[in-house]
Amino acid sequence: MALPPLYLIADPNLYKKGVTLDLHSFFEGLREAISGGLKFVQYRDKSRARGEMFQIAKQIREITNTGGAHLIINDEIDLALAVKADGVHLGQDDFPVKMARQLLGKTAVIGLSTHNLAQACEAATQTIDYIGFGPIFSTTTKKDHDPTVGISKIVAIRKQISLPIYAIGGIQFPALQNIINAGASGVAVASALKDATRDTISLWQETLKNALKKRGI
Ligand code: TZP
Ligand code: MG
Repeated sequence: MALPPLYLIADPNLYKKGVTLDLHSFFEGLREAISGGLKFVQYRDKSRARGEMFQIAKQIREITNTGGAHLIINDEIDLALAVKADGVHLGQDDFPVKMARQLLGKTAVIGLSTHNLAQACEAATQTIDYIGFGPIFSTTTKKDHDPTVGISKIVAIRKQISLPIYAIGGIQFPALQNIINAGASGVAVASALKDATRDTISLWQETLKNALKKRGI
C-alpha cells in the first residue's frame, strides 16, 4: 500500500465538552476530513477502557471503509485485528515489531515511533513500513513526550534510511514545506487538524504533494 503524505491522528480526547467526550463531533470531524480527501487515519486513545475503544474503533473502521481511507490502530494489536484495521502503530516500549508482524501478517502496515537517529536506524532494520519521528515541536497532545527534535534532525535521518518518515508533534501548516524539504515523507498531525474543513484538508494535501514533487517524489 502506498502511504499517503497526510496522516491524521484521530484522538477523541481532543473532543471534549468540559469533561465529557463529544464523540459526535469526533466522528463528524473524521467524516469531514475524509470528504476532503484524507486517506490515512490513526486511532490513538490513551484514556479509554479497552471495551469502549473497541466500540469507537469499530465506528472509525466503518467511516474509513466508506471513505476509502486506511486505518491504523495505535498500540493495540488485538484491537487492530478485531476491527480489521490496516495496521498498527507501535512505540519504543510497545509490543515487539517481530511479533506484531507475525500476528498481523505480511500485508499489514506497521509503523514505529522514533525519537532520535539511533532509534530511526535501528527501526530501519525491522519489518516495518514507516517510522514516526518526533516530537518535532512541543505538543500538549502527547503527555510526557520526549525532548523536541526540530526539523533539522530529519535531514540526518533521511541520509541514513530509505523508509518513509512521518514527522510528528506540534506540526502546523506553515512548517509543512520545510519538513518535506528536510526529507520527511509526510506529517502525522492531531491538534492542528481538529475540526479541519474539507478545504483545509485538501490544502494540506496539495501542499505536501507539491513539496514532495519538488523533491522528485
Ligand atoms: N507522538 C509524538 S508527538 C504526538 C505523538 C502521538 C502528538 C501529535 O499531536 P499534535 O497535536 O499534532 O502535536
Ligand atoms: Mg504506543
